[in-house]
Amino acid sequence: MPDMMPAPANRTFDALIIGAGFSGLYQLLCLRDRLGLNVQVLEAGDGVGGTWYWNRYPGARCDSESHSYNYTFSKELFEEWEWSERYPEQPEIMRYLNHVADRFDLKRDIRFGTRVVGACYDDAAKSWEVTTEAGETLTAQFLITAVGCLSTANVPAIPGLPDFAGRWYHTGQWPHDGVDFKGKRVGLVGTGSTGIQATPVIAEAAAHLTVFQRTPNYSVPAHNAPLTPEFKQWVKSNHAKLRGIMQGTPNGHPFVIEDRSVWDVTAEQRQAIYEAAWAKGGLQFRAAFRDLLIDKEANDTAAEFLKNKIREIVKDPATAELLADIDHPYAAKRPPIDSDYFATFNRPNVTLVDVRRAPIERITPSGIRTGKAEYPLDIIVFATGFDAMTGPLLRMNIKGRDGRALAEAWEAGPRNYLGLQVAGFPNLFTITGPGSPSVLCNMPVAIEQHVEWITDCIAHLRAEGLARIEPTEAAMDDWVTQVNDAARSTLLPQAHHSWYLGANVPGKPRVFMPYAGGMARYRSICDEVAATGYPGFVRSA
Ligand code: N01
Repeated sequence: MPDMMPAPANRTFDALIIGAGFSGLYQLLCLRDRLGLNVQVLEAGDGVGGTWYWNRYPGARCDSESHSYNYTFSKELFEEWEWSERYPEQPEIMRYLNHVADRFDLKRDIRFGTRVVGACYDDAAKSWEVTTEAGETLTAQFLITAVGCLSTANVPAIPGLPDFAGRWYHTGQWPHDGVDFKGKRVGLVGTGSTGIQATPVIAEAAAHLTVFQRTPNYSVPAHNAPLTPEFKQWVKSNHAKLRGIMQGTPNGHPFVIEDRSVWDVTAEQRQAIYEAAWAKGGLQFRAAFRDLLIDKEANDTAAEFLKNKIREIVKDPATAELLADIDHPYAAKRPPIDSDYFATFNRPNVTLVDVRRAPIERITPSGIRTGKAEYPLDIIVFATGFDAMTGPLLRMNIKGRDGRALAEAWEAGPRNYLGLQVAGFPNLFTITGPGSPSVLCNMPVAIEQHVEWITDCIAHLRAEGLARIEPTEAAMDDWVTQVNDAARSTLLPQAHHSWYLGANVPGKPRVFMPYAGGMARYRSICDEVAATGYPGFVRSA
């Protein structure tokens, strides 16, 4: 072969992994370095990071505490990395994931700038054929999606958007060179976790910020601060202990839920407990009592406390009432945490607009028009969330045996076994898929469990001389029932507009998607399945 000819690119692999975020990086490491498989990661972005690669909006910061927002599989990795603040900011998370990718030499097996647009199972060849946007076809025995749960931006179809004369952005597709708000009139649509993080930061920079609120939301202060040297040292010395706590709790966080009912204490004691939890801040507020998410009247006590905090903080009574007019139980939607969100409405350059009573009618060339008024704007920021959990999977046009589309199999909502596999789609594994705890858990904990289970499953197949695994229809039916039952035993489905239910995307089936039975319970179910010879799955040569 002449010297100038490039070597032909390898197109056949043991496993293809889609996505190079937390999930894809660890899955690559496990399959390549532990099982010795020939693996390739396909990543649409030009770098590692997954959801964090795209979500670089102002104020983007993780709501999990930094010492729990990392991998725990390697004690050395855990001990050598130091976070700087209580909650890691997006750029620091990117530095961490790049550090992991470099430390384990992962980038050489990742194809960046490669978006997957199709995946089709070839029954005769017993392999997956994956097509990229550039038209390339790659094949592999195993296909593993590591595409995240919140990676398909939901830009609302508001009439007139193409005619807007200013600039508009979705927080989940933020420009890498940032946005200059100086001197600009900015409109922010959406008051979920993202909008609540972005509001104070944009308000600092913009001439004027108008927040368009459809559903008011609770929020607890994050109390972010630099970590002390003592705390950093404590974290380093407690790898096993922290890993144990995170793996043993329902939500994967490094704190335990208090084993007391709201009704075990007097009203005065309860108030003091809530005050202490407010002073501590963060997602831990949810853990003040064990019955906050299962007993509506218990939840009402927390809800009332949090609404009163809004009324205390926000000086204008009408604005305070609009913010506190919350219609769902506390934490039935993913509870935001914030840095001065409510206080931001005391600034003279911030206006709150209620678009529940007077909805947005259209975007005009010069701004946003609601049923009541028109708001002139230079920039619109859509913090309008994602086509969560199923969106990133369905947009890849996955087809299983006999060309059956995943979109067809999931027409009435996602159906799978353990959130991991779908009948008719052999050797396809979905990391943190719908039907698994995923978004109800601190994500790295959920991810490590899934990646390790998949790795053990593939190792088992190889050891037994087997080539294929997929679940039975009966196992899927049973699992869907368990997922529904778990949700129904909580208050979570009571937030009827929640993305957990797919309610934020018009036309999406209303199905409670994540498994709400808790991460620890889920882990033991998965372990039991693996230990007892994979009941509910069909394995074949
Ligand atoms: O999205 P959301 P998000 N007109 O769907 C509103 C994670 N996260 O990006 O509720 C007007 O929660 C919508 O209103 P409504 C976290 O899991 C994590 O904020 O549908 N408004 C809502 O207010 C979180 O839960 C971190 O009535 C419209 C908002 O937009 C998840 O991401 C940080 C509208 C969307 O809220 C999603 O959060 C940030 C319309 N047409 C986020 N369409 C971390 O800490 C939608 N809205 C890791």
